[in-house]
Amino acid sequence: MERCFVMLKPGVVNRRIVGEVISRFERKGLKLIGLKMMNVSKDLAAEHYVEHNGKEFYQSLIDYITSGPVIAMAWESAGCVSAIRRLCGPTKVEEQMPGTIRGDFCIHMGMNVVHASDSPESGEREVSLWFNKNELCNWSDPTADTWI
Ligand code: 3AN
Repeated sequence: MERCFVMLKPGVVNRRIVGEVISRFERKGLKLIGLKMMNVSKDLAAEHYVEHNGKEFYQSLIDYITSGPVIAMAWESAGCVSAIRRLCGPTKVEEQMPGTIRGDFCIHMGMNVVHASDSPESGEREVSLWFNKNELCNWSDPTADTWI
């Protein structure tokens, strides 16, 4: 089953909008299989954003997600990666529509509230990177596939 890693960045905790953002994913009907609040080490941040290493915004990205606690989540459902990406909204601020998470809660490309895996392959990699197997909860949800 397809999995997507989602991280709510430190500003979400700081602004007390964790519940509000998570509710967007729950309302859609996606299945939550992992959830934890954590401080991110420099090593984990570097491994997570390895594809951006060398870009001009790389260091600010690492500094931001290691500046305070994040909420790490694993979601599972057929088509969950594209569903979650649509709920989040695009990377560029000027393309973020009201009603999306980024469209409603951010005005800054670097501090854009949420990270979400960009493909099922990234979802697998990132869920494995951020969660131990025993932190993922396998629960029965026979209707999940019909909701998306
Ligand atoms: P997304 O998170 O929308 O998939 P990516 O993977 O291209 O976007 O970029 C990862 C993160 O890097 C973005 N969420 C954003 O915080 C930051 N970022 C990307 N491009 C820029 C940029 N040109 N300037 C500043 N930050 C950027």
